[in-house]
Amino acid sequence: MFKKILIANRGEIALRVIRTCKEMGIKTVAVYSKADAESLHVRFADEAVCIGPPPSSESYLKMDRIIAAAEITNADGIHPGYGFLSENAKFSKLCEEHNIKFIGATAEMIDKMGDKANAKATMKAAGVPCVPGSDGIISDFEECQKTAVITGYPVMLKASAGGGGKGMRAVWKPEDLKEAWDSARQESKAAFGNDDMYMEKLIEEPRHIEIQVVGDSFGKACHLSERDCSVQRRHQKLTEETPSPFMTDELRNAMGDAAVKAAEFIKYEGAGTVEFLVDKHRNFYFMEMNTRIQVEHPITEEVVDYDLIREQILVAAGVPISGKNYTPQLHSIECRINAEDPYNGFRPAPGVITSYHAPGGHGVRIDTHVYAGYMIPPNYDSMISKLIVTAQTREEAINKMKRALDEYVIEGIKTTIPFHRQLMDHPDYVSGNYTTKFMEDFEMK
Ligand code: MV4
Repeated sequence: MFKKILIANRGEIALRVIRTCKEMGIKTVAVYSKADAESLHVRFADEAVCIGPPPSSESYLKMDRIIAAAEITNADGIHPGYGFLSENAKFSKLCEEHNIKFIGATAEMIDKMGDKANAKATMKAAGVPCVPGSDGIISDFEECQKTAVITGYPVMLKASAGGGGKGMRAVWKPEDLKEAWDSARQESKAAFGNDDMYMEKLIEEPRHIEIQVVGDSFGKACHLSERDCSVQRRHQKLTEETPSPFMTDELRNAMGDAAVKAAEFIKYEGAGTVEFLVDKHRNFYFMEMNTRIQVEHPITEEVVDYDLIREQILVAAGVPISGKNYTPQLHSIECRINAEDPYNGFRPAPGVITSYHAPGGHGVRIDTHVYAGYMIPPNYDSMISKLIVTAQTREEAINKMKRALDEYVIEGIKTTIPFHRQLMDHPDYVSGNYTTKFMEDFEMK
């Protein structure tokens, strides 16, 4: 088992990992930038190493400094959290070369799933349902035109290096294909330095439903059911819930089986997420696989009573998983509280939190690193807290979330609390009748 884990991250996830390490009797090392000297992850870790100035590129993304911090503190594992270096193949490899266990995917796995066209081909080979479309990368515009006709309009052009919607274009008619092809390739080249494109049939008004999986070093995988992440704005998730209001037992079994099959096919080790698009007929299609712990993992933990960070650490230490699949026993919802102004296009609103009061009570969990007097630095993402509520039913969970949001006091900065409060009253949210298009029509009152 690990003796000391370095957490190569900041904010709530760094604190989240430290908490589990403490419970497991594992020592912790925090790394931090100059902007985070007053952060709780620095305070609660056993040791802390400053790795540079505020910009991520000069601190949390500096691989050599993080490795050096692990070496001088004698850490035998590095947990990367999410974002930053969590899906960086080079970093995963670098850890391995320095005999420090990377608590995440191997470089090979990250590369395999990071290239979307390749990931899709792998999943197709594993027997996981995929959206019909091109057979891998499209070599030129002529092939693009032919593929669009065979696939049938509307189609979706996707960047193979993509993710987060970059280099992606929906095309409804042949006369718009050229412009979409050129602009998507340009965008992909600029963002990723690669303009490989593939094509799919457009799934209209899909739901984003993902399956949490865990695989061990013996080739065995299991799933921990789904999370519905359809409420997104510009590819940023705002709230997630489990079970999905759209789920049936039959669909969960089918999606769960597909996700486990996917994980076992690639001998996936650790915690991962298989993302699916689900259409209105409940057909589901592989979208992407994330090889990291995700922001929204706590809702799964709450409904299946399972510490996912603990499981990541155990699997990384070579412990086998039980192998059983899980079904939600409760209903859990997460609201991401961001330092953004929902009345002004969700514009980032960093600053000092002058007063802070967190809600409490049965079934309320808050994962955060902030406190009264804390200054939210402008250098990083705007998420400051995750409010997670869990209850017997969806209706009770929504009522509990409303109560908790009403109790939550954060002063000095603008937050997305008013947005979530209105969302919890929105008829289409309350009925569970929402898709990834939901936020396009949403307006603050
Ligand atoms: C799609 C799609 C419709 N049809 N693929 C968006 C991010 C990228 N990872 C995949 N995405 C989509 N792929 C086909 N064939 C619609 C989306 C999409 C989306 C997916 C999940 C959550 C939110 C979304 C918002 C817009 C588009």
